[in-house]
Amino acid sequence: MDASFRLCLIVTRSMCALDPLRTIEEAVQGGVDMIQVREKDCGNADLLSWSLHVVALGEKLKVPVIINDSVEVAIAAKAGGVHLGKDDMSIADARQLLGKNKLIGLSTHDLEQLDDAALAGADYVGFGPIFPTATKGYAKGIGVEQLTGAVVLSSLPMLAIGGITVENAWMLPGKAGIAVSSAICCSEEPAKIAHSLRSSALY
Ligand code: TZP
Ligand code: MG
Repeated sequence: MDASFRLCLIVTRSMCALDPLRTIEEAVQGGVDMIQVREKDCGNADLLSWSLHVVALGEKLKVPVIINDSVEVAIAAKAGGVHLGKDDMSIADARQLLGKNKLIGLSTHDLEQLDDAALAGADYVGFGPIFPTATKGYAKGIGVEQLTGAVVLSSLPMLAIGGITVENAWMLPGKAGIAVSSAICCSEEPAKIAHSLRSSALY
C-alpha cells in the first residue's frame, strides 16, 4: 500500500499546548498528511475512546490515522493502520489481523533493521532518533549521515524521527518524510510549524 507520507504528527494529548483536536486540525491545515495516536500512559478503554475521536477527525480532514502499539485498538477504532516497535506484535501477525489495505509502520534505528522491515512487509518505516529528544528520552541521535545512507539503501517510504524542529529540518535529505511530536504538539501555532516543516520535506 502506498505510504509516501511527507509529514506525520505524532499526537500525545498531555504534550499539546492547545486542545489536542485543535492541534491536529491546525496541523493538517499547515501540511500534516498523517496522524499517529501515541499514548503511552493510558488504558485500552481510554485509548480506544480517544482514538475514535481522532479517527473521526481524520476522516473529516482526509488524513489517515495510525495507532501506536495497539493492533486491537486500531481495529476497534477503524483506524488507517498501526505503528509498531520491536516490543509490539510482529508485522506478520499484525498483517494477518489487519489485512493488506491497512498501513503498518515499523520503528527502525539502523540500516540492518531496514532490511528486516522490508522483508517483514512493513508499508513504511520510522528511522531515528535523528537528533536527541526528550520525548523518548534519547540523549543522542544517530545523525543525518545515517539517515542519508538509509534513504539511499532502502526503497521503503521513510519518516525521519526524533528531535526534528523547524530549525534543523533543513538538514534532512528531501527523500525522507518527517515525523514530529513536540515540534507541533508543544506549539500554540501548529499550522505555522507544520507549514515550515512540510517545506523541508518536499520530495
Ligand atoms: N521514536 C523515536 S524518537 C521519538 C519516537 C516516538 C520521539 C519523537 O518525538 P519528538 O518530540 O518529535 O522528538
Ligand atoms: Mg511500540
